[in-house]
Amino acid sequence: MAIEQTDTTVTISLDSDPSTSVTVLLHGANVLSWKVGGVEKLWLSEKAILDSSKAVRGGIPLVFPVFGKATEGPTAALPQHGFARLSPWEFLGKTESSPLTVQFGLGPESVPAALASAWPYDFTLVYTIALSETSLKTSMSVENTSTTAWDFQVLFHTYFRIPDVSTVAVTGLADTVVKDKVSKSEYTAAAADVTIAAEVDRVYENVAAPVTITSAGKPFFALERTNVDDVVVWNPWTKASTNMGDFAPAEGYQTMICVEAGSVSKWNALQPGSIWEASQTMTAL
Ligand code: TA6
Repeated sequence: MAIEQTDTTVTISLDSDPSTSVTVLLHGANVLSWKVGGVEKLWLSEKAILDSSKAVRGGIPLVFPVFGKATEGPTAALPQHGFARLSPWEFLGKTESSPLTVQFGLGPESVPAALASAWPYDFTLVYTIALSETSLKTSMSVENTSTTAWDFQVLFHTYFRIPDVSTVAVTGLADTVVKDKVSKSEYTAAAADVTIAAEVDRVYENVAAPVTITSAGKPFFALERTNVDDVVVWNPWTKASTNMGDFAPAEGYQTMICVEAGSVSKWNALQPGSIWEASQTMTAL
């Protein structure tokens, strides 16, 4: 197994197939690339800002301690999606050879001061990335190292690369409670698979079934989840994508879909000294 480091990135690749690899930007511990046999599986904006000045538009941004923008409570002073994706993470090294596994860590001392003071709690995050022939598993361990309890939300904000948004569907979301940010409504998800023909921005709550992303009717990605019961589906479509200065190319919405495993429909309470863990496993089919 190969582990290559630069000042800003860590790239791991399989001995059995060096063209199967993952590249992680230390800023935000943001996965920028996941290749299977040399084929890129994630979408990254051509205008993604990678100089640590902003969250990365694409790959797998990490959301902690809040999903979205809170208007009240302890996270209300934080920017949208919290500070994990805005902070420099430490590369902790390799922990396993098979699957090839590496870890990254974040504590309050590394969070930019303005953000750390906006959420003054002690914590330790350990982010684990395991790469195998056709799968990528990302795991998050959240430890409360404070003397007081605090609440958090966490989400893997995965931008999947797809051939054509007009033929993509997400299965496994039927009969769940949906909070729809576009229609500003709440409803029960229909039985049909979720397709994209306009802007979609929905939280599907407590999704028990396995989730699959299909392309042209064929399974394209499988998404297995442990302890991240909610699934966010987002595609900015035309208007919202042109409103994002770091979203490129303009037609990029046609080759991406965010299907995001998270625990965001409620607050997770964590007692002092406790550890909360969750993971997603993405498989290219
Ligand atoms: O996960 C969906 C979402 O919450 C959308 O509402 C949209 O805001 C997207 O995240 C991107 O957010 P960002 O802060 O990265 O521009």
